[in-house]
Formats: sequence, structure tokens, C-alpha cells
Amino acid sequence: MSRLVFILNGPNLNLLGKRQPEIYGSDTLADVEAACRRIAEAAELEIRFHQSNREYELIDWIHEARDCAAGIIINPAAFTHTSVALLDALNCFEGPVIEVHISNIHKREAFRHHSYVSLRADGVIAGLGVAGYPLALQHMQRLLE
Ligand code: DHK
Repeated sequence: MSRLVFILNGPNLNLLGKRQPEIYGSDTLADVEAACRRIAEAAELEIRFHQSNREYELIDWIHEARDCAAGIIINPAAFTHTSVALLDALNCFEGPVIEVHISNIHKREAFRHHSYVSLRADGVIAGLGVAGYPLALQHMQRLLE
């Protein structure tokens, strides 16, 4: 069975560490990737870590994951609240899906309270800062055992 997990990040997360640090913290996306790689190595998982500001690229990676990945961890960022297309793509993926948000979207503006992706996600982590990513990966490891 595949031990490959896709970790996908949506728009503006390339600016992590510089963007609104009072909300998203001071760690960069490279820091997040490094933390995930440490967990993956210990868990004997392989990861592909991607970020895009383009909805279609995220959809294409989800399609690619259909053929080779056991699970998907996704922070869809603003597409969380708008993208039926991402939901449809995730509905074409058979393995576990964990949705991650750095901030607690339920404590923020009303338009952030709804997630299309949550209609598919097997689990959701929100508001734990970037620590949510390694936690999601540890949980993914358990799901894939
Ligand atoms: C990141 C974003 O860019 C926002 O658009 C979401 C999410 C929240 C996060 O907390 O990781 O609303």
C-alpha cells in the first residue's frame, strides 16, 4: 500500500511568516514543510508538499493524488470558503482527507465559518497554529496503519 501523503496549501500561504503574523504566526511555509518532513521520516511516510495561489493547480494535485497517494492533508486557505471545485475533486479521492487551518476560522469573520472542504474531510484541525500540520500527519499515520 502507498505510504505517500500529499500536503497541499492554498492561496497566500506562500507568505506565511510575513503575512498577518498576529493571526498566522511567524513560521514560514518552509518551516512547516521541514516539521512535516521530520514527522514523515520517523513515521516512514513519504510526503509531497505543495503550495499554489491557483485553484486549478490544487485540483490537478488532487487528481494526481488519486493515482499514487494514500492520503491528503489540505489547507485550502481562502478556497475553503468558496470552492465547490475543490470539494468535487476531493470527492474523487478515495483515501483519508484531513483539513487544516492555522487560525480558528470559527472565531473569525462569518464568511470564514463555512467550509466546502469539510463536507469531505475526515477530520478538521483549526486554531492550533502551524502545529496543526504535524498533528495532522501523525493522525494520518494512524489512519494508514
Ligand atoms: C488561511 C487563509 O488564508 C484564510 O483564507 C482562511 C486559513 C483561514 C488558515 O487559518 O490557515 O480563512
